[in-house]
Amino acid sequence: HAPRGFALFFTGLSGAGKSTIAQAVIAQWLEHSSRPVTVLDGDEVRKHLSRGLGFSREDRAANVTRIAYVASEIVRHGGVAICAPIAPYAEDRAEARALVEAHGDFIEIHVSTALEVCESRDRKGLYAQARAGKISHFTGISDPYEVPEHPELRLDGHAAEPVVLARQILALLRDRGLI
Ligand code: GGZ
Repeated sequence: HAPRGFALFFTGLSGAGKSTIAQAVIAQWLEHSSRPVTVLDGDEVRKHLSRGLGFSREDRAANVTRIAYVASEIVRHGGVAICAPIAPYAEDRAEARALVEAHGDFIEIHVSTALEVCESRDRKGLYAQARAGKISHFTGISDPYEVPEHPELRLDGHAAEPVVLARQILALLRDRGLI
């Protein structure tokens, strides 16, 4: 019988570690499974699927909904989708959940790394630009991030190495019988 599809939906601030943890999940998983995984990461998605969208309230909603729609199609066919947008609005995350849960499991993972940590890393220099007013509506600085109230998992990206956090995610998936 076909396996049940599911989506891992990471949400959190820029620089929280969403992509890094997602990549660690895939790396560990591939040691045990050959099941294909589709990654819908912020950067890549905005080059293709969401090309032309900005960071207004409406554009963020459109971006998150497009990601969730693709994920829902993957899940409908028994596949695995890993999504890693900031997805700062609870309303948009709820819609994403509804789209995916029509066909399979939605595992929301809040990467809760503190703003101070994300900002001190500032890998791309975006926080500095946001503070200087060169980027407006920057999440955490001049735009909201609504903290998820009931994610399936909450992980502080600063508390442990990505490989350790990825292990917690895989344990949850095993507990749920998804892998
Ligand atoms: C937030 C922004 C912004 C603004 C550009 N606010 O660290 P990054 O660079 O690679 O991750 C951020 C990415 C966020 O895109 P998402 O598609 O994940 O956002 S959302 O879910 O809200 O639609 C950051 C960069 O784009 N970036 N401007 N104003 N992040």
